[in-house]
Amino acid sequence: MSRLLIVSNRLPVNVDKRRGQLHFRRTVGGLATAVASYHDGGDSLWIGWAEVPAGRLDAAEKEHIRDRLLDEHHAQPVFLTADDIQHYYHGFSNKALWPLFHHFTQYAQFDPGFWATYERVNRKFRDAVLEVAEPGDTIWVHDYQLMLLPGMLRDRLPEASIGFFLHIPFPVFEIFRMLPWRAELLEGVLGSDLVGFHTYDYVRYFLASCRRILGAEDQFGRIAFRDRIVNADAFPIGIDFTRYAKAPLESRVRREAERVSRQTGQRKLVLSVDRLDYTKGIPDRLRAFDSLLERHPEWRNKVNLVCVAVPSRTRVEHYRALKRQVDELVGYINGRWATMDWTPVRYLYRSLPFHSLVGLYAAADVAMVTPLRDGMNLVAKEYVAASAEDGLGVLVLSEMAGAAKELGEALIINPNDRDATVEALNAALTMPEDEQRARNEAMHRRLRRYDVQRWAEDFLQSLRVTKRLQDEYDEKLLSAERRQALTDSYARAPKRLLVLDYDGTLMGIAARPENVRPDPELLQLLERLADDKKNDVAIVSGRERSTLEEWLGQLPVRLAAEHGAWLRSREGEWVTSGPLTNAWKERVRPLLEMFTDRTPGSFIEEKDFSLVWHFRKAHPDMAGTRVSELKETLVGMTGEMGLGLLEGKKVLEVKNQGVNKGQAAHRWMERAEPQFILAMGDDRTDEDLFEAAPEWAWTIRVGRGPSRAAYSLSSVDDARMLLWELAAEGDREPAEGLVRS
Ligand code: ADQ
Repeated sequence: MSRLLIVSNRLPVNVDKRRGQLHFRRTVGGLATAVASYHDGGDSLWIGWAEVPAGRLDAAEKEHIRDRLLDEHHAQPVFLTADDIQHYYHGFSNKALWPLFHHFTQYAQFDPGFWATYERVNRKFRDAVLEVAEPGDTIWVHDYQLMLLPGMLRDRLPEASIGFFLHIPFPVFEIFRMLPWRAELLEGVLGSDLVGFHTYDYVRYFLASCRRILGAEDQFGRIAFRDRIVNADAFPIGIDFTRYAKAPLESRVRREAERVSRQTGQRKLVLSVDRLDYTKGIPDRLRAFDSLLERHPEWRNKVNLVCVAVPSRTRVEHYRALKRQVDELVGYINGRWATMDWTPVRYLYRSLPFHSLVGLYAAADVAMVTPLRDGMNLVAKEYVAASAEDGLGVLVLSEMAGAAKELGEALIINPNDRDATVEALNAALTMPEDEQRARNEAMHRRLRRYDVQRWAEDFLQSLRVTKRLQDEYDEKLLSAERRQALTDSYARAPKRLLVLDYDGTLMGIAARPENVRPDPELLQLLERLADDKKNDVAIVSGRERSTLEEWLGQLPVRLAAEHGAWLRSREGEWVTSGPLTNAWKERVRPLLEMFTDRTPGSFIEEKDFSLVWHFRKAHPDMAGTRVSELKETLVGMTGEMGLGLLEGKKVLEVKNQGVNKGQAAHRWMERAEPQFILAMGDDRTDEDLFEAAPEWAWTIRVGRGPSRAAYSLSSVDDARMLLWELAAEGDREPAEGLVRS
């Protein structure tokens, strides 16, 4: 049976060694809960770091840990040395990736020693996975500590189903590009089949980096990379809603909430809960609270802030500095405002057990979740869920947290805007109960529906769909068997038609379109094919006829220029495909000029019967937006003027309606009645060609992606190789019967 292998930096069990004794403690975290139903069902295995440094364990202890984790927790430990932990975890993960991905560039350290260990430790995780992986297993890798792992696994297990989920934000391209090892990290992640993020913004940033750093283009989140399709999508992590919604009814939690309420008395209670991390905006939050007391004197002695901070990464200098800063701020605010019977800020620097934490959620009138940047933020969701019974409580939420995308009914603020934060806090403290209930109910519905279980199911289901999609593409790849059938069929046919697209099919795509003159090898290949009396060779292109004439004119082949607006016979005579007009250009040109002025790097090409807007050299994001705008503007005009829009690779072409490569090819097919037809192309303009071909024709798309073509080949080199094989076959004697595809 196929299993789920979960791989994360930490295991859901903490292993510790104190006074010579091993201790095992189950940890309850979002991720552990998320996959618990798969995991506890026994058909999964969790692979992660055992936490206690390997140097402190002897062989027998390691064996004991292994056995116990496997028997009791379906877990497999990865043992790391103190040096590994120092450089991979505290180093590269938390001093380079964490700050950079949260846009704290000033804290990021790019240390080659950290990087070398990060690579080495990712390999250790790879070996641990390889040790247990079986065919059919699904491997789900988690988070920024293991970004190289999917690629390392793909090299060894080309067929495996691999998913990767990033729990922290993905940064914008301008920041991600700062990392010296940016390409390696992207390549590592792209070793998976499905890459998940919390929000669509992070997906977009990731796609932009793939495009600009690796040149890997995407179509609706499907990235074509190294002969594979990798899907990227948003899966906002949820919480165990019922657990938090029902907890306030438990007696332990109720007692805790009552105790807190008693201590607060008539005052309002504002809650702040996070790991002590500079991304969480704790100092800004404290300053906003201070400003509230200053600007709204009516709240003095009427409100308490409970600030819970869980110690975190205490070995990293920036965290120690933050700790000092928070200590000082709390002291400052209390010193400034406290009275004999009122201490405005209560500060708890520790982790809390579940019942105390939820007791606080239940008792708090307002929760301030105001990170400067946060992948999702589960505290926001947990706080809202804990109000499911009475519907009371107001969430003030930073727009920089992924959770803000789902919790639109919270009071959303920019945490850098102190005034707005203060006013939101004041509004939260004075919000009528009816309004609180109405806002919370809407959020409850959403959180209940998309809970953590749904999140995990959704991700794994999407992974299966991606895998199926890849299989479909794989099935289309021209197998050795089909290739043989194709060449046999070619050899036997007395009359053949070969319709070949030029750019992207016979020649690779270049940044400058003028740089793709045919090379001697291609000319030789085409000549050899065209010299065969049984062959009718046609080259179809969107290029102008003068270019085709100059580059290929000497060959005895048919040519179709401007996507079939101009047709040339083998003898060299050019005709237009029908009565074509040009009057429309005067209306369309000014519009294209306006878009060109607004889009640096783009330019207009004028052909005899079309106008083309090129944007290959424009900024991809800007070009993307402009193309949609331009299409929208043009669609209205084209209908009324009998024009068609053609989208190619980084070009948008306006031309006479009905002119396309398919229509051109159709004529030749009808006239010559060949017994063998081969149509090859690579982009959207070639889809017309595939559609025009009869069902039995051999239609081949060069490159992967959705296509009407029956088959695909992975590259231009492959396409040429096939044509060379055909050229060689041409000399074979015709045999009995015809084989068609
Ligand atoms: P974190 O940065 O750890 O997670 P968060 O999402 O808020 O941040 O999760 C914190 C968890 O710790 C919550 O479940 C909360 O209940 C618990 N917790 C907080 N304070 C506590 C305390 N004092 N005592 C006990 N428990 C406490 C990373 C990303 C997030 C992303 C998650 C999940 O940084 O953006 O939401 O992963 O993907």
